Amino acid sequence: MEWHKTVCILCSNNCGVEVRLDDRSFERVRGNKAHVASKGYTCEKALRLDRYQNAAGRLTSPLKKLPDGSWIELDWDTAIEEVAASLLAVNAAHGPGKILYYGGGGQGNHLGGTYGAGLRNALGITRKSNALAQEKTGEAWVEGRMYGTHTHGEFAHAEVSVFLGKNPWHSHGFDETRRVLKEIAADDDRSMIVIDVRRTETADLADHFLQVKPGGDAFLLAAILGVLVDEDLTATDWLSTNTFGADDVVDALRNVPVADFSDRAGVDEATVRTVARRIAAASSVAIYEDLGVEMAPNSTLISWLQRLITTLVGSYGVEGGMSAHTALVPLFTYGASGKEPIDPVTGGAVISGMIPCNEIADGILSDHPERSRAMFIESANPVHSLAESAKFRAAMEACDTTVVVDVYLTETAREADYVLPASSQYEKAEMTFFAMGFPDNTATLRAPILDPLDGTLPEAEIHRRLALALGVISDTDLVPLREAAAESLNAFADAFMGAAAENPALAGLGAVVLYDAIGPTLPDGMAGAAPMWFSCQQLAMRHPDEVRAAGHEGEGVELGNALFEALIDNRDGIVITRHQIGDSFDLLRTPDQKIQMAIPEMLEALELLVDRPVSHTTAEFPLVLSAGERRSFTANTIMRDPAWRRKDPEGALRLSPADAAELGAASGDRVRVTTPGGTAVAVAEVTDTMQIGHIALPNGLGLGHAPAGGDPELTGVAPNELTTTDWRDPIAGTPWHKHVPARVELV
Ligand SMILES: Nc1nc2c(c(=O)[nH]1)N[C@H]1C(S)=C(S)[C@@H](COP(=O)(O)OP(=O)(O)OC[C@H]3O[C@@H](n4cnc5c(=O)[nH]c(N)nc54)[C@H](O)[C@@H]3O)O[C@H]1N2
Ligand SMILES: Nc1nc2c(c(=O)[nH]1)N[C@H]1C(S)=C(S)[C@@H](COP(=O)(O)OP(=O)(O)OC[C@H]3O[C@@H](n4cnc5c(=O)[nH]c(N)nc54)[C@H](O)[C@@H]3O)O[C@H]1N2
Ligand code: SF4
Ligand SMILES: [Mo]
Repeated sequence: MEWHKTVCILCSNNCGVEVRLDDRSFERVRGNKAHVASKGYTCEKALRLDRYQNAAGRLTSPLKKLPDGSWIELDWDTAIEEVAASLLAVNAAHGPGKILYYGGGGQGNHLGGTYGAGLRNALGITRKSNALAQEKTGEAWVEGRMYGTHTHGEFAHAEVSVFLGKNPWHSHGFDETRRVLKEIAADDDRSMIVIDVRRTETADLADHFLQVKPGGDAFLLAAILGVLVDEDLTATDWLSTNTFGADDVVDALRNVPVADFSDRAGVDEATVRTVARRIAAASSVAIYEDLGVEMAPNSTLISWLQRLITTLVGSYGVEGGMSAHTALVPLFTYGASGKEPIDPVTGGAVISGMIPCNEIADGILSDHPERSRAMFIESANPVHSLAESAKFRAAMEACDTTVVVDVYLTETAREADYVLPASSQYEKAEMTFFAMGFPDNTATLRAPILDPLDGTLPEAEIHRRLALALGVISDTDLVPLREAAAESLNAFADAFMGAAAENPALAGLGAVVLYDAIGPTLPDGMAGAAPMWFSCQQLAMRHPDEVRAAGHEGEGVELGNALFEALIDNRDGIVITRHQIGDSFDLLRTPDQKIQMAIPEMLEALELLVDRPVSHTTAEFPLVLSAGERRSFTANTIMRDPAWRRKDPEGALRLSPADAAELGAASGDRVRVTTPGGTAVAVAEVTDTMQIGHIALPNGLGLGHAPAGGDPELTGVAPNELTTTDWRDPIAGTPWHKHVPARVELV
């Protein structure tokens, strides 16, 4: 039997896999040793991908909700017509700009998002958001100011790796994660520092585990920085050549009370000093911050403080350190950095063009005249994944119309007026834009390994039909472009430039036009990848030498064509750009291409930190709940069938032995957890990996699954039944899901 090459879609690593099919089921899955990035590596989750492809409840017909709440099936033509009409009606009734576009891609599928951009242009949609605006926008706010772009660490070569509120053993985040972690642990010359509230699987491999108190991270990082300055451990010459504002930062850090801040963070001062010295002595340091700090108090300040550490010791642009990188399609734009627009409805900063997730429902439910009146939601499950699920449900209800494009009838789809069934990620061309490699960066375009399930359409086709139904383009516009593309990519390039200059609507629809014209010239099943032609042209224009160094030949449009053809032809992924280590500074998009260290708002926040509390608990809610931890069998809400889980079937509430003793609870007992946002019953797991006062629930549980049709059965606790939209960072609006005040009782 034949093995089919594709990737795992359960986290952003997208490890290359090979699948052996038995009819439509995944009979076996194994790592693809020839994959350019993962080289055969997978974790245990990839082996169970059949549960994504073939779980009960795949959508196979467009659905429309009737006023009594029941569903009827529509044929595709009617569904497309009605959806287009209902969106146009929103524009007509309330003026343009009142439709919010949410989502556009998950852990394995970003091609659909390129088509979403066309829909936004066609309808004049200016408001958009996705999951990044509840995790990474604080980081983007800081990175925009410091570097004008995104940076990433090279953990495979770093002498010192720091994991800050990040558990890569389970959550991954860089190629061959567990292999790299084990390699670091086994090497006496390299060190791993883990800063986490829980003794995680990663912490068990660390040389230095700093078990910080919940809410203590900003104090701990400030203390580490204080030691670097206090003990004169900074790279003074390097700083004066490569950065601006170092003096202001160093002056501010001289005021940090190292002993007091260490104490407040719950980490012994001697350990803080040892760790600071280890970092300063290293030839390279890479830091990975993730949700443990991005979804907790002081998150934006922390994103800045941790970057000061690698910068002060000169670990940007060295092998194994931090570096900017290329992207086929950037996940963030930093153009307006420092002057983010303000959302007129909620007053929140719209970072990288995204409305803060925590403000979406509040905005729609307000009586502001500019509020959004409709939502188009693709490849996302915000009722489940955003704070305060009940409020998001109410916001969907308050809309004139809501449309959801998904493969399953999710928590969000259930609330929609229209549901459009997409073909799965194994039934169409797909790829993601997560790759952050430097000096080499890669991309993997996947071919379908199955035909679309009957009744479903790929996003590309859904959006092409919507564009035609919306009346923004017609066959008359498209025919000459189709003919040019049939001749050659070069002929298409000329025709497209000409047509776009004449008719800007055509350029705005970008992806749909490329799909319609170039799509038919591509190998079977690959039509949806057509928008990548444009992305390849852009990358080749921006980085011609590095694209050539990666093995692609040609000049100008020819080079872009060569890159595109390599992407289309290759199932193991390709290197798209190859830099020299020293080029890291060329990728900065700051004045003089230097790192901008001093950010006025952050310097002020650092000064005020001394008066800030560590914990935000109260007498009523004395514990800190991490609402949504990554575990071995969690994968956001991509896997809906609970039977895929080998361990921890219900997603236990973890708590420390001391807290359990006080409750009289043992592992397996039922406990009730209550927060300002809600209450739920979970099964307890008593574990000494937890510190006193801290409890944790997994992410991605509490999903409805209906194997025999009918009402869905829920397994475990949906974390956002316990969270609230107001509990968030004041700058980026990102939620404090890792720091929810809570109490627990025995049931
Ligand atoms: N298995 C699995 N892997 C995944 C996913 C999944 O659902 N399942 N999801 C993917 C996605 S979308 C993302 S964004 C990443 C997220 O990946 P991670 O951020 O690594 O995931 P989490 O487990 O949510 O949080 C990381 C750690 O933060 C710690 N933490 C909690 N509170 C604090 C605190 O106040 N301070 C500090 N220092 N640490 C704290 C937790 O103990 C936990 O170990 O994972 C990706 N990978
Ligand atoms: N309390 C709490 N909340 C959290 C978190 C937490 O730690 N705690 N983590 C947050 C994080 S970091 C993230 S990234 C978000 C993730 O939350 P979301 O952004 O909502 O993403 P997913 O849960 O991955 O859902 C992806 C959706 O895409 C659908 N899908 C899969 N394949 C396709 C396809 O080919 N086409 C289409 N159209 N749809 C498809 C799936 O069925 C699913 O409904 O959750 C966030 N929510
Ligand atoms: S879940 Fe992530 S790390 Fe595991 S195999 Fe899939 S892509 Fe790779
Ligand atoms: Mo995420």
